[in-house]
Amino acid sequence: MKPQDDKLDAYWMPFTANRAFKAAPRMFVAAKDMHYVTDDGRKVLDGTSGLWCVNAGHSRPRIVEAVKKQVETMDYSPAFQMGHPSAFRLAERLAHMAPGDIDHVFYCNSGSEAVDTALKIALAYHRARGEGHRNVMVGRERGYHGAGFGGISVGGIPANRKAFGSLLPRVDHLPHTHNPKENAFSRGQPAWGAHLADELETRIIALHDASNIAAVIVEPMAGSTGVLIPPQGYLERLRQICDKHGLLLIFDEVITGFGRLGPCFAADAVGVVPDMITIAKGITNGTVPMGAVLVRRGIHDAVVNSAPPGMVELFHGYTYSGHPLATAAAEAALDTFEEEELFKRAQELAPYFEQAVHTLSEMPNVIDIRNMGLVAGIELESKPGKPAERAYNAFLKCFEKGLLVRTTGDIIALAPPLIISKAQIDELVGMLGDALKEAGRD
Ligand code: PXG
Repeated sequence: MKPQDDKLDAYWMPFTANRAFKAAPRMFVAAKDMHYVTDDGRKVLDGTSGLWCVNAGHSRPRIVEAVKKQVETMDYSPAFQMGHPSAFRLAERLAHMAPGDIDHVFYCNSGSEAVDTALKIALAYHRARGEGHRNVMVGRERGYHGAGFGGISVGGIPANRKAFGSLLPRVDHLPHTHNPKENAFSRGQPAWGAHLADELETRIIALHDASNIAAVIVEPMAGSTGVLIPPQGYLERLRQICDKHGLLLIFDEVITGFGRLGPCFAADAVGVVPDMITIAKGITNGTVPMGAVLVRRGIHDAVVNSAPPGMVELFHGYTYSGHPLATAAAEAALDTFEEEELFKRAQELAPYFEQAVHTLSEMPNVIDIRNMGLVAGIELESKPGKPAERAYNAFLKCFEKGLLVRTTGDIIALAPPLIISKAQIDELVGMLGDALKEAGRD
């Protein structure tokens, strides 16, 4: 078949309504700082940092230069039994930034791979200690941990699991923490809900016995499902229960990492040190695909020291683990975050952002608004028998007005780049408010 440049048919788009998109495509052709440019030359304010990844804004000079320079110097270096300096430099730096005694870094290429890697490290760790019977994985309802078979098994978004089931044989799920009667319109961490962590002990450990459970994985702030903010004391309680029973606690910080909630990691924001942290997205500012697992020293040491000297210790990794373009982009992204003090900026802007988004509570059909750091979720009442239609319409109207938002079900998520100005926050909320008014009339 002869390729045709203007045909949209061949590309099967991910997590997309393919037929609707191809009937009315929306194309971006350029991006700079806070804006995208469409193929018809319109500027669109980025209200979602691309897909929660472009934390420092688009096409930032340091990162662009670093990637250009790297591709000219060395395009690729084998990931197994060979190294290159930038991968080690970056790992040292990430180890230094990570909380507590988390001081080892395992590279991969996406959040999904980071999750599967962390689950495998958990199994390898318990096996290395002679507790290979610990193989139950605990996730949470409404959790999103990527699209791999491990991730969808511990994940809890029904549509993502429906067609595929759970291929990890032994999983269980905590309840999610959202209850519109108890914590709607919370500003920051809701006061209600810490007790839901107790289900780990009273239901899940009681059922499986702690001696069979490997790890608990949660997003400290659940993003994809539509922004669920951790109740005060909830993550602390999970940590206590995991400690008491020898379970590893994994924070999936693919979205929350690199300043989204203010501090570098959500772990820092709540003062809880997990055993592993999965990261991706913001690590390279979205410029080059990359993921990683940050691992506590004791876990690394147990696995590595259990193998005979000179032998491979962990039979896991990817062709592109620590790809030179990714490590170059990540080093430059961390430089940019630091030089511009973007995490501090996010923290300082958060109250203004909170105030601005909560003004939308007056808009039609808004049944909840929740926020933390530079993230907000605005939940709309679903149209009877037509779930997700209202938010999707609002998304389309925002796009027409020049604003990119993200929707999931009838929830609109906002997560702008950390370089956003107060005036741009006002502009964002203004456009979204107008879109909600119009969507309310449909
Ligand atoms: N864990 C978490 C917590 C995520 O949010 C992944 C893992 C998977 O990452 P990769 O890089 O494999 O996609 C994610 C991804 C959305 C949205 O609109 C969220 C994600 C991806 C795309 C869209 O909420 N999160």
